This record gives sequence, structure tokens and C-alpha cells, in this order.
Amino acid sequence: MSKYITTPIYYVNGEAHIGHAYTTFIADSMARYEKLKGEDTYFLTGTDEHGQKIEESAQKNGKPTQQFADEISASFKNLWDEFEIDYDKFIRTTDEDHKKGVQKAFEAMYAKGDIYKDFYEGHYCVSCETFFPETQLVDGEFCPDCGRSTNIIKEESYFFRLSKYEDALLKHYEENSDFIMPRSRANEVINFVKGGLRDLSVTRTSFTWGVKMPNSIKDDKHVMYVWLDALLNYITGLGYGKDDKNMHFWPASVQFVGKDILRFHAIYWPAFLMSLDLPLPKHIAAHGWWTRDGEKMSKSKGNVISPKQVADAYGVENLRYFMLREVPFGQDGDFSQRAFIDRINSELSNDLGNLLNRIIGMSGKYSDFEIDSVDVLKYHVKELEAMNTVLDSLDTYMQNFQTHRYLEELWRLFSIGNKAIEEHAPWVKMKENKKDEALATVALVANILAKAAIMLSPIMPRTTNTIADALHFTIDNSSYTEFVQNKKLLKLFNIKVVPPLFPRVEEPLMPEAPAAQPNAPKEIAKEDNKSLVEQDNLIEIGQFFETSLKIGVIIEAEEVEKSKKLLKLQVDLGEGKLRQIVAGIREFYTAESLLNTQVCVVANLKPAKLMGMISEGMILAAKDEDGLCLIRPQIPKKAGTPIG
Ligand code: ME8
Repeated sequence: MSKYITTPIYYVNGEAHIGHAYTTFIADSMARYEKLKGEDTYFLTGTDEHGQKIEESAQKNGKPTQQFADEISASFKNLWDEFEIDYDKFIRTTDEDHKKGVQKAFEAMYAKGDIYKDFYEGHYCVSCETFFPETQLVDGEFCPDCGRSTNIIKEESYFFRLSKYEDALLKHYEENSDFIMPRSRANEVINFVKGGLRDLSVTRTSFTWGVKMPNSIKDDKHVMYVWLDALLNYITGLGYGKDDKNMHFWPASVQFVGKDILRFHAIYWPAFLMSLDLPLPKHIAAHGWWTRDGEKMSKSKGNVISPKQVADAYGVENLRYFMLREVPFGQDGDFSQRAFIDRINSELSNDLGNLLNRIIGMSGKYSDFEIDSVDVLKYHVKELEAMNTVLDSLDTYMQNFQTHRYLEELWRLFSIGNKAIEEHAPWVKMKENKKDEALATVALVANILAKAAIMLSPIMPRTTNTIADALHFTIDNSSYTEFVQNKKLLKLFNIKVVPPLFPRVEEPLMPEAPAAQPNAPKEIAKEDNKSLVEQDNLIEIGQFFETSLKIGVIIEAEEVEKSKKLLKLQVDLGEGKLRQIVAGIREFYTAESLLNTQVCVVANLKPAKLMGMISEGMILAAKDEDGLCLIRPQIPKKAGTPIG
């Protein structure tokens, strides 16, 4: 059976950041894994270039939209090429073939009676390119997904009969419990659909930067809705609407997305496919969100991590390893240099790198870099069994996208190798004139390393090629079949000396996340001794001290159900018991990211009730048009330390 793997196509309104890199790394690793297993695999990625958001970004940058899209799209493609992402096609929604495919799909849906013309009036969020009903808006105005202000739009529009597919979608989720992965995410989708689906506006007349209507529907003032256009890339990328050349890869085996766009992929997309009479993808796999040092990344905070910068500092393969090892698929992850360095030093350098160095060293010393596996079975049945058990367990993890478990298990192989060396101490055996036995242990470990390298190759393709080079074999489908599936031992190793693969990292190689950048102060001409403060609402210092401000440490944090804005926090103010504070910061911070962080608290505020929950204080934050950030002490202080 063939395999088809996709990433979302990324918007060209800004350069790639670490979140884009993460999705691309997972998809690339999965595609490489399937290719290693000999599956006929197609891997698609690309850029999403239409819509109002891109048009506005281009204007802000003072560039013609097409030129702007060309430049950013190229920057994504160049980065993936530099990272050796093994995609089979990089699609752009401004490609002529794609546009034709979208028009063809529109015609097919129209012919089926699934598209009709009407009027739309609603609140539109340009940033999310989505309409929201009034009931979903926060404070009657703001987007429930990104918190930005929405615009009221009334326009003529073509609608897709999404409501018609409500039952079919629910049936599909029920019959295919692994359609949405991880399964824990399925409920939010199912509840959304159960809440009732409204027909979807799929064209716009308020701007022109989009795929034109098909010629057969003469209605030039409309262009396609960007999500209809974008989602269809997954089939136009296979030749839908042109030559269908690669349509035999459809349905996709897995479509990776971030949790932010799960709804589009698990509701709209399958409904479009049903309308087109095409089968649905096997899995929509939604991963979690990356934060930096516990904070959401945003341009305004100046803490966005450029994957290129990390790769230049630490190596792209180390980054791939870190990101795929650090977080369970589906959960949020935090990028901190400390955690990254720890994994490089302990897992890559110590466990793997040192083991390889030891084998290179011992083989050189004991047998002039030539070893064979003839005696391995005689002395190491126990280790071989343990090794095979690990190898057999790996596939399940990968099929469930649990790369962190896959790597954790894979690392057991190095423990088996290290333990065998300690227990059998080849250097002692050499002294006792038991060279066969000593070399059997070296050969065992060389085999372990070789097999581990094969299985690690989808995640660290370049590094594992170097390992294979050192051990004198090649990583490909035939070595996978022979040494992993059929469990054969490699015969002869002509070991080659290679430089250490993972030099230890002693201190951070990149500047730490910048503290929030204040706007540059305006130049003010100040006359000596004259106060510039001339307001009539001034207070005495004593009045200020009526407010009790204290340092608090957040001990627990959870999302408040049914609220897009609120988090419920338990905060230590050094009072012997925790205070409950309900704070409207959910759009800017995840609950997890707040744990054990310090904040400034107004401690003598009258308790208030928010959504039925008592709140015994207020947390200080600063908010401007770019977003909100918490005010924190520059260095940690004891809980309860007074501020003033
Ligand atoms: O949504 N952590 O494009 P986009 C983890 N064009 N992943 C992240 C992330 C973060 N902090 N930030 C971004 C779009 N991502 C549409 C998609 S598909 C038909 C159209 C990743 O440029 C994650 O995969 O906003 C997320 O879904 C994707 O980038 C969004 O990229």
C-alpha cells in the first residue's frame, strides 16, 4: 500500500519559525520511515499564498503581493532544502496547476448542488481568515481563536452546504476512532459538529487576491475563500484537476497539522472530500504548541525562535532529535536551551556518541579495525534477545506518531550495548588471552549501533549515515529488511575512524530569549528641575502603598471550561495557603507554561466572582495592540515578597 504524508501549507505572511519546523520535521521523519520500510511514499509540503492576510502583509511591506509571496515562499523552500527535508513536491497555491484544480473541485461541488449563492453578514477575523457567529465572539467583538478584533462584513457569497454533511461526519468519527489523532482531541471536534454546522461561505468579493471563479460560473467579482483553496492543495498536489498523475497516493495516510487548525482539517476538509466523492484521509494528526522558556512566541515579544538560527548554532539534526524526543505527540512543548543542551550532552553525546567512540577505539586496538560477528551468538544470546525485543517494539510507536516513545525505546539499545561492555569488559578478556570473546562483545555492540542507526535514520538522516560509514554499511531499505526485519547480523565490519559526532555543549550557543523590548523612548527635552508630570490625577505615595503588591508563585494553573479567556490559578503568596486567582490571560499563556513561574499580585483586592469562581487577587500584566505580557521580577524572589 502506498503512503501519502502532508504538512499544512504555511502562510507566506512571515518567515518560518520553530513551530513550522516541528511539523515539517515530524512529517519528514514519518515519510523517511515509510521510505526506509520500502513503502511507495509521497510527501507534500508547501505554502499558502492567497487571502486578505497575505494581501495586507504585502501592503505593509510595500511590495506587490505576488512578489512578496514569491520571496517568502522561496525562503520556506530554501530553508527546507538547507535542512534536507525530503519532500516529493513543494506546492504553492499560486501555481497555475493548483488554481485549475481548485476551480475544477468548485465546479464539481457546484454541479452536485453543494454550492449555492446567498448573502453573508458576519464577524470576520482577517488573521484567522474565518467568520465567527456573534455568540462565539469574546466581549461581542474579539476573535475567540486569536483575540484580535473582528470586522463586520456583509457580502454576497457562495456557500458550501456544510450542514448537509453533519451526520456523515459524525458517523465517520464514530466508525474511525483513529481518524483524529491523538484520540484525546476527537471530542472537541465531535462536540463542535454536534453543536450544529452552518453552511460555509466559500467565496469573497471584498478583495481580489485569490483563485478566480471557474469560467463555467460567470461571476468575476468573487474569488475563492482561502481555506477552500488551501485545503484542496492536498489533492491538487497529486495532480487533481490536471493529469491525476499521483492521485493513486490518495487517500493520505497521515496529514500532520498543529492543533490550531484541527477544526479545518477534521471538519471542512472531510466534508469537501465527501462532496467530491473522494475517500477521507486515514489520520489527521494534530500536534501541540511550542513555547519558548514557558512563554508563547510572538513577534511583539521578540522571542520567536528562528529554526535557522538554532540549526546554525546546534545543528539541524540535533534540533530534529530534540523536538521529536522532548514532547509526547499532541502535547505542548517548551523550547529551552537548557533542556536542549541536556539532551545533547546526555543522550546524544554520552549514550550514543561515546558508545560509537568506544567501538572505534576497541576495534582499532584489538584487531586493526576489522571485526566480524561470527562469535556474537556464542557469547551474547541474552543481549541479542533484548535487542530484538526493542527493535520489534518500535514500529507501533511510529505508527502512532509517538516519536518521543520511539526514541526512548531506541535508546534502550545503547543501554544494552553499554551494559554488555561493562559486564564483559573486553579489555580484561584481551589480557586473559580470550580475544574471541573480547571481539564478540565489540561485534555485538557494533551490530547494536548499526541497527540503531538504521532505525534512527528517519530522524537523524545525516548523522546516521556517518555512523553507517564508520561501521562500513549502508542505510537503505535492503539493510532495513536484512538487519532489522530479518534480524541478521552484519558480517564484517571494517571500522573507520570518524570525528566525534556530538561534541558536548558547555553553555548556551544562542542569546537567551530577550526580555520584552520596551519601545524606544521618545526624546524629551527636559528643563532642569521642572517636573514633566502635569496631570491632575496625581496621588500621594501613601495612597500608592494602600495597594499591597506581592510576588506570587503560580503553583497550579488550569483552563476554565467554556471560557476562551480565563485561567484559574492557585498562587503562593507566602501565606501558608494558596490563593485562587482567575485571570483573563488564556489567549496569551498556556496553563502549563505558567507553572512555577513568578508574577506580581495585587494582594489586598476585595474577592470577586468570575464565572462563578472566587478570585482573590489580580495579576499585573501589560497589554498593547500586540498582545499581553505578565509583569515578572527580573530575578526570582521568595513568594510573598512585597513590591514597592
Ligand atoms: O495555518 N508550535 O498556516 P500557518 C507548533 N496556511 N506548531 C506551530 C507553531 C507553534 N508555536 N506555530 C505554527 C496556516 N505552527 C494555514 C494552513 S493548511 C491547508 C493551511 C505550525 O503558517 C503548526 O503546524 O499559520 C500550525 O498548524 C502551522 O504551523 C500553521 O501555519
